[in-house]
Amino acid sequence: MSRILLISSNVTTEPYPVYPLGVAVIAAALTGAGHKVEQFDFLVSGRSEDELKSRVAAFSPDYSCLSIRNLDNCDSTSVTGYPEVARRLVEVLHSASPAPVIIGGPAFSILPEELLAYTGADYGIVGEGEQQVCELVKNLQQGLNPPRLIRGKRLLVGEEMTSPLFTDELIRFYLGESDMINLQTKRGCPHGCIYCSYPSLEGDRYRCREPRAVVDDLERIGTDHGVNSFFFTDSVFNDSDGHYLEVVEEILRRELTVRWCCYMRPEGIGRKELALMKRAGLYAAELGTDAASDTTLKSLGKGFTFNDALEVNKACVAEQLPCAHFIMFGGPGESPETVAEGLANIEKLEHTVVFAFSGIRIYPGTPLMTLAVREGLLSETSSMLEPVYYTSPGINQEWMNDQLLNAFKNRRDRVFPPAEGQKRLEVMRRFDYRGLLWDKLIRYPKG
Ligand code: B12
Repeated sequence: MSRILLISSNVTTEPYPVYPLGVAVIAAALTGAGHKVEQFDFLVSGRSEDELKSRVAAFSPDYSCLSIRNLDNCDSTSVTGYPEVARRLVEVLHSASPAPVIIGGPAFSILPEELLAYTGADYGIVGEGEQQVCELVKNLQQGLNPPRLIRGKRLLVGEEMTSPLFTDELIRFYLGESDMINLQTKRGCPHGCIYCSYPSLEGDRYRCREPRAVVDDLERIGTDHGVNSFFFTDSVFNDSDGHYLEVVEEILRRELTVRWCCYMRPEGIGRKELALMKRAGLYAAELGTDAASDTTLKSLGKGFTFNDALEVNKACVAEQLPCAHFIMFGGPGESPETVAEGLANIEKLEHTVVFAFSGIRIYPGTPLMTLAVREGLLSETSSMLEPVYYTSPGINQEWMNDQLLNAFKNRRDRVFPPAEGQKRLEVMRRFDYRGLLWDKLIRYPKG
């Protein structure tokens, strides 16, 4: 048995603070392997290095595990980066204790070599951490000499994808801040969107948890912590195999009183599915529409048309289910014509919120990266610690941003730039609103 301190380094509060689910999953796996585990959240501590040092002194860990969720805020109009926070935390941990520091998390898995070197951590684990971290600790305990950088050999399946171990202290904080706790029903994404890191993070096939196990978690979190409000963090909740409907049916079968939200692909969901999900507690849907014209949807490799998104929007309105579209402008193939067409298309999206973004964050190993290298935006060896955004050579970004500002002017349900949305959310929070908040901006026609 080892003493292991898990630390969440995430200090992002955009769009709202989110429970460090990765840490909770790793905590469950290490506890299950017989270790004594404590969890520390840097955001909850008020970003207090002193509190972290005190916790290290009190707990005296044999190993520290640091989770790095975000690299940056994905907003080209107002960039904020987070690797520096992780580097500082590794420094603090090293100064406070001889325990080796192991790092992991989605941000780490996107840039493992660079982050391992930059933070100075002792070990880094790429990808799913639950089995790998247990194995690394075992190897270190046995005095073996594992490599510094460890990459998963295979993807986990079924109940190998561990149920999270939440702590009451963190639950209270995140419920108070954002009125929801997050949970995953499956991992992976089979879609080939050219800019996206999800398939490389979680694999390019869906790997589903047993619906009963997912709903057991919902029940347990309700019983143990009094939570009934959730966000399903799956890359795409509405998988075309219909696993999501099994989860929904299980919630209905157990007559759970829960409310939840999720991220959906705006394709192939009609009123019937929405009505079923609504009965099971769905109260809002975030739609990965991602582009606003058929030309740009195609060049992003989305595999659906704008009309598909329009149909899903109509079904949401008919069911009076608040939905929001997230749309990136400036990707490959964007031109003055597609911007105009996209803005005209957005006009057709009624009773919904639209969040627009300018430029697309480039991730290593994606087709967008290859294109950016070919177009001379960066080189294959460029550092990616500072975010680089793709903007189509066919467009002037300033002009495009002005078009967006102009089209969205005086509309509270159209948000650009992202920092403007953050300001609006802050105002609502001051009036004690909590949760997604964008769902409060939608009004439906009477009758
Ligand atoms: C769901 C999601 C959201 C939801 C969260 C809703 C909610 N209430 O939870 C929403 C839409 C709100 C959101 C917002 C944002 N997100 Co987000 N999100 C995701 C998504 C799809 C899943 C995250 C998740 O919960 N996974 C489930 C947990 C269990 O997995 P995990 O954390 O990866 O943990 C596993 C491993 O990483 C590892 N691990 C984790 N920690 C550790 C630690 C150690 C020591 C070890 C060994 C292993 C390990 O083991 C775990 C179990 O296998 C990921 C993409 C993805 N598919 O991973 C992006 C992702 C994490 N998000 C990202 C970003 C940028 C953001 C935002 C900053 C965007 C914005 N400006 O709004 C915000 C930040 C929010 C915040 N406060 O932190 C990026 C981060 C990379 C980057 N560019 O910085 C990702 C990777 C997507 C992407 N663009 O590639 N997000």
